[in-house]
Amino acid sequence: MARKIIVSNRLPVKIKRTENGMTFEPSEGGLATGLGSVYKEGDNIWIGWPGLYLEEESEEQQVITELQKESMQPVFLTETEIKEYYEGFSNETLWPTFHYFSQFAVYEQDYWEAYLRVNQKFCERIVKVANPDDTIWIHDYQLLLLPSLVRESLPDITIGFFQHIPFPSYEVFRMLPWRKQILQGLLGADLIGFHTYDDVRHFVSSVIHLVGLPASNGVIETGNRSVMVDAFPMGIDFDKYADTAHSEKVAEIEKTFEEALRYRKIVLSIDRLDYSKGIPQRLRAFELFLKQYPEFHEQVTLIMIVVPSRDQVEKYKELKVEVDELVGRINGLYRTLSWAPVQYYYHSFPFEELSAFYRMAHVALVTPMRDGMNLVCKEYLASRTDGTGVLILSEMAGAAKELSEAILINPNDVNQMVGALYQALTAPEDTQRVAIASMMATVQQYNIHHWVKLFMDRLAYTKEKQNELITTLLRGELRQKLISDYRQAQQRLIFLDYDGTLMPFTRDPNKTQPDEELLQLLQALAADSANRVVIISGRDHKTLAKWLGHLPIDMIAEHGVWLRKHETDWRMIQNLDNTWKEEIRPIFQTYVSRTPGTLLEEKDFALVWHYRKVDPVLGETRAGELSSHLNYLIANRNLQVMEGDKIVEIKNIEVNKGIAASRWLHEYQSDFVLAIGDDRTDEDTFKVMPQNAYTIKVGNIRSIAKYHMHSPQHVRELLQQLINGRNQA
Ligand code: GDG
Repeated sequence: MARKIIVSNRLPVKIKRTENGMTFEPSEGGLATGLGSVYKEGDNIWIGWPGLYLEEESEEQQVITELQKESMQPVFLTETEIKEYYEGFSNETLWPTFHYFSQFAVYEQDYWEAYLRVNQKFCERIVKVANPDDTIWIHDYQLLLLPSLVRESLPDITIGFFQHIPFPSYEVFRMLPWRKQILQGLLGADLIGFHTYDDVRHFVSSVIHLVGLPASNGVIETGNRSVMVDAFPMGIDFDKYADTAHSEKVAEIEKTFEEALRYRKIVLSIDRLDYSKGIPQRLRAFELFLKQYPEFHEQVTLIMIVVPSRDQVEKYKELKVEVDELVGRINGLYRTLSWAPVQYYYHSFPFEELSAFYRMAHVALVTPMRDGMNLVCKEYLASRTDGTGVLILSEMAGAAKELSEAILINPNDVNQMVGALYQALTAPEDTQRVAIASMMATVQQYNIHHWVKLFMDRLAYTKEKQNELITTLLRGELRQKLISDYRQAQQRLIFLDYDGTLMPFTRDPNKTQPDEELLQLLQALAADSANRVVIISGRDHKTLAKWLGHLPIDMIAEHGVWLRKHETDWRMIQNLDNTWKEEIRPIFQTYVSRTPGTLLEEKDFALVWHYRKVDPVLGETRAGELSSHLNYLIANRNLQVMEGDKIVEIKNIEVNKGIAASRWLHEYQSDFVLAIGDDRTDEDTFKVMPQNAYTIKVGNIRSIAKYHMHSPQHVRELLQQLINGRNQA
């Protein structure tokens, strides 16, 4: 039975050592609740660090046994590993970079190496338990390399990845010394999820620029697989928050709190101590608010709950000092015998007390400088039992994309925050109700269960899609069969595309002359009198003649305009008109002059714009513009526009590789036909091939060809093998 395996840095469990041995308690975070419906079912499991260091060997078995009862499997980490991989690379390198605090990021090679080792350790654990038909869902920035590591061992397994923190703009991400390895690590997944569409854009743009892979509509083509990237805004366990807030017990806690606070208006903020949360900015805004609106003195209290976090790290220590000072200053300035403007707690509260705070707060003040999503604002909305309340929300939180009825603020704009506080504290009740009802409905509908289902369904769909139009890798027995059919054949016809098939791409298309190895290979292949070798290329015939004309091979140039059998000279497939070039050429020239690094290639019956050397995004944009411009001009004319691999080409419609290749198929009876090509134009060749032909796509698995190979190097190896007549796979 196919299982689901959840993987995250921490297991959803709290283990404590007591005098009577270890105790195990489930942790009740939102993710644990949401995924509970997944990992507790059937044989599904959750893999992660159990949160404690082993002190004796005997502990290991005990932890494993206890966790197994709860469908969990531990990855044990040492103190040094946690220090370097978790506190170090994850929290001092990735966290600041991904939250746009690159100036705080530490670039430490040892941290990176530990990060890699721990990701490998997680991978080993997964590989021990996973079957090829299982689905793996990996979570968050501590495990960015894991998707590719797992993919290496289990090539066909389904892998989903979700990142809970933002993905920064390419301009920020590129600063990381290990940026490319990180992207390649992630691309091992089939589906990559972020909270918002901005994160998706940033990630895709980083992949295009740094890895150089093509992407469109949220699909990245890696060559072997298509990786889907999409936004899945995470929700909360709405019912749990709503039910708790409605409970008798919480109503009583609220009453006690309200009495203690003398029924003042409450502004509430809750977050972990972190520079990404905008805590000092919030305090400064509150201070200015008290200064500008003295009528609110004694009337309003800011309850600020800050959960201690990472307090061994220097930056966090500094932040703690700053917050302490600001709170001290505000209270020192404004407090009275019976009123403290800021009630600051540097500890966490039990769940029901938290719920009581949400219930009693007139205003929730959520002001992160950056936040992947921010669940606190959603929890506040779910807890509004009487339907009133106001949410002030930073537009830098992922949640702002969904909660547009909140008062949205820029946390760097102190005056705007002061205005928002005033607006919130004076908002009429019916205005409050309308906004809260609408946002509450959103939070209720897009809850955590909805999120889990959405991700899982999308992952299954991605895998299904991947399996469509998929060619098989030519290896093992299939390859042996090809070789033995080749050997037994009396007459063979071999169609070989040139660029991307026999030669790897270069940045300058004029620099792809054949090397000595290739020339010898073609020479040897053609030397066998049973072989008719046809180079079938988009290149102009003069170039092909110059590079390959001395060989006893046939050639089809310009996608089928010019044909040459090696016994005869070049001739045109039919009489074609090329007067259209005069009109179209200036358009191409405009694009060359507007876009440095691009060039115009002129063939007898085609014009080609090459943009391999320019910024990939700019190139794609201009290519899109150019082709729609051309498509508009060619309506009802015998011309065709094609977007290929970093090219836009216009040519006569009567011409394609398939039409040309058919001539050879009709003229030369053969009992073995092989066609190899890598780009869209080669699909035309594949289409006309007989049923029993071997058709091979290079570098991409999506094709109407029967098989695929990874690179020109692999193609050469196959041809070499055919020549040698050796039957090895
Ligand atoms: C990451 C991303 C993204 C806080 N104080 C107490 C307490 N909490 C709970 C809250 C809430 C959680 O902690 C904080 O969640 P956030 O979403 O605000 O932030 P991160 O932990 O940084 O989470 C974030 C999230 O992942 C999910 O993808 O939204 O952007 O940074 O649930 O209620 N809980 C209790 N007592 C407290 O005093 N019991």
